[in-house]
Amino acid sequence: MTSSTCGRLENLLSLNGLYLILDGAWASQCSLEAVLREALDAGVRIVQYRDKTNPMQEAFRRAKVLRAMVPPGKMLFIVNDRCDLALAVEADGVHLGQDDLPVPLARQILGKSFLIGLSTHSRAQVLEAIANKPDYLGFGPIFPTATKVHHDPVVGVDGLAQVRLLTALPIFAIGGITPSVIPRLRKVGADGVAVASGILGASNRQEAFRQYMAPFTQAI
Ligand code: TZP
Ligand code: MG
Repeated sequence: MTSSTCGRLENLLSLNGLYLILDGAWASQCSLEAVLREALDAGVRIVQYRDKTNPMQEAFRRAKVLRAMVPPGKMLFIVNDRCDLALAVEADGVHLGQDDLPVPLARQILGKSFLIGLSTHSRAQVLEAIANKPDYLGFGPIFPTATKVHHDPVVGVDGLAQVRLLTALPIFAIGGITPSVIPRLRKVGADGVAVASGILGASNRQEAFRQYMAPFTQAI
């Protein structure tokens, strides 16, 4: 297990623990503002706004509202996919996928003080990612997930254990993560877990936050 700290930000927020994905697809079923408020109360320190469907103007409007709710130094606010949207809302970082702008180009656009995360789905992608120096990696899907329709093949906990050996970069396990599997994920070296449906779809979100965060307070 590695535990990394983000030296790029004055407030030195650690890149580990629960990473909440506020996925716009859930906005018709729950208020993302309400979820973000609960996340702040629960002590979540990393949140991503993910919007795969809305036109840019609407995504900007929504992301701006959420961004304004995050007190500086308490939580990192990351925007999925889009460097322009991340800049426009003065996010702390951007999370890129394999089909988004390459990390070096994003770094050129965003500058040194922006966090850049990268989704990876295989050993080869992790090796390529390392060379491009993102600030952290997402790795998965660990398990099947309904959040991404055509997702890459599941990598399992063993897949995570293998790529953990390749890099000291913070790694967030993603895809179908439930609280009960977090101790196993930490044991093989996950720094954190990125979660959407397990929290956005929970009938009791306060309890879901508690269950997803508690394993990170326990010894490995
Ligand atoms: N890619 C695979 S899973 C996922 C992304 C972006 C989001 C998280 O999914 P889940 O399973 O709802 O926590
Ligand atoms: Mg993407």
